[in-house]
Amino acid sequence: MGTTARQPLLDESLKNAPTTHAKLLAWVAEVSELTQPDSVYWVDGSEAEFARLTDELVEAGTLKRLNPELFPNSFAGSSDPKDVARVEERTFICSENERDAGFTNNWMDPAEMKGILKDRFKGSMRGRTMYVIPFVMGHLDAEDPKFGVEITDSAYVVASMRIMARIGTDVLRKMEETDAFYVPALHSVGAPLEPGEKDVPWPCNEEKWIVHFPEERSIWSYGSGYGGNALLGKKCYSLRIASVMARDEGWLAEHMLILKLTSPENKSYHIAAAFPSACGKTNLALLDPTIEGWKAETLGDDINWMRFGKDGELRGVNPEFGLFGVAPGTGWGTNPNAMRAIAKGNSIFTNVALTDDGGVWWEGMTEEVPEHLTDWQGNDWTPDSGRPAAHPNSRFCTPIDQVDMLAPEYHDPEGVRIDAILFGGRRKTTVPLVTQAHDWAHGIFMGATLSSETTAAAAGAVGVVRRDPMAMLPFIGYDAGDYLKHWITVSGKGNQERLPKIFLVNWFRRTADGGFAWPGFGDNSRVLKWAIERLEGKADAVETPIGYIPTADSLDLTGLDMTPADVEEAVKVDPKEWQEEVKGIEEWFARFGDSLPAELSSQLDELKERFA
Ligand code: SAT
Ligand code: MN
Repeated sequence: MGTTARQPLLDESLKNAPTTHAKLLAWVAEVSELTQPDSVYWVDGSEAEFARLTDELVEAGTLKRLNPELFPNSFAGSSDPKDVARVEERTFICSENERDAGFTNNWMDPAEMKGILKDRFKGSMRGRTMYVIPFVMGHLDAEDPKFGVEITDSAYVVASMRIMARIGTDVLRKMEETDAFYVPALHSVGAPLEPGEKDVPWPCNEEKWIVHFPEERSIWSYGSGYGGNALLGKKCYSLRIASVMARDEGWLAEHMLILKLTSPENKSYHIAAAFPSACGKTNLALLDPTIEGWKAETLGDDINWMRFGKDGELRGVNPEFGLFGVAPGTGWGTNPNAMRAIAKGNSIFTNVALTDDGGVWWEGMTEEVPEHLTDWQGNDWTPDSGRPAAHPNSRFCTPIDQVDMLAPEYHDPEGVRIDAILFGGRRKTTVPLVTQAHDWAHGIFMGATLSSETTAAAAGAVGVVRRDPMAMLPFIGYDAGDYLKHWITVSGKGNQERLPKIFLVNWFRRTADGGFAWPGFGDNSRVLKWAIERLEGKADAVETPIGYIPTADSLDLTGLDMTPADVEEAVKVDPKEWQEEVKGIEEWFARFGDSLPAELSSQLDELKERFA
């Protein structure tokens, strides 16, 4: 079919477009002309629409409907085996000046990149429907709602976006009323269909481009249908583009969970915690405390937008609407809150295994391993197959309001006061279970030098130690040195007495015999209790060159098969290991060149002096 045959249809769908937002109409027309879809569909976000789209996805073989008695209104699908994670080497920040993308990002001249992308997007939606998804990150009734519109040729993306963000007609109405700016987020799986060509269950392209234009605040994503590559409200908008907005507007867009903890004395605190992908953010966000009298409620598991309020206090909001959690390791024993939310249904699972009775399974879901499964690639699987049944980066995508322990403040556009910030990574050695920063500036240093062993959440080698500043390495939308400087300047404007206390944690440290030094999961509540008691001035600590660590008897070990000596091992600061660590930090800082804030190089000097 040629352009001329299709054009009247497009004109028709634009004429019937449910909006008067002139800029949006013009953009939709421009994109449809470029990508040449068979039809244009405006997403209303309704339940009926979700039902229709998921029916179509089942029909197309992309999703399987799960047994409604086990998982009502839920679906599972498998991606192309080459499209299972974010692709950092294909992710670009195309700022006008290369310097502004910094050394942590891939860069290309924006005009050159637009040329490449226009070529790829040309006709890329042929034979498909082009969906227009109005969405808002954060609350629709926020003071300054952050709008976006994703155009995609993937119904899987539409259905997943409905879980992960507030989308549809209400959003569009508000955008129109205020003639609001929105982030144009264009996505195509890059798999046009010739007339009569049969579609595959997971269309995608070998060639992938995840591209951000920070000055224009726009996103172009091509070739992948998976998670953070394709659900553009998540990492692309709420972290990469939002971090640039935050720099310009004086706030912080961070890769953090938000957790509310209430002590037996009925005092509530809010903790924000930054960990790299697949290091247990969702588990900590949905924590079930193992200590008597403590209550945990969640506000978010991945993204935290923070700003200083008029009172000078730092407040955080989760801009998302759902959970996109790593499935393996999420189980009835380790994360019952996630399991209960999932069991309520309305979820989309990607790359998990299927049970014979029409449910899903993944490593760590249940203690007992099923005798037979269909693995994520559709093959028969038994426990002696010698390979995982679910992909290590398989995901559950579930509405956040299905979480029983959701804090009521989740619904407050103003968010919550942040009392403490945790930075964490996955380190076998060196980094103690918990360390409190000497002060705020030292805490920023801890965040800036955060490190972790890589995981399956991104394509590439797993288990390699890399520096991951504030767990934002793949998500800082501008120069990393400027980003760290922004942390320093922005917090300078807050009420200095009321700044959150900062802690570095490591649930993954190993003992000499190779086991975990700390049980993790629900028992992490014991570490949070210590942190809160530090805020209250109650818990004891030992000052070390790297910060304050718990004394052996200041961690609550009630009911735990651990001795104070085990705690000492979990929190020990080994000067030899730290000599190596300091070298690693020096190498890391050298990479920033001129853009490293002076405050951070003096923090490093002070650390070295404390070890001398
Ligand atoms: O695929 S996502 O980028 O959304 C998940 C993650 O890596 O944190
Ligand atoms: Mn994440």
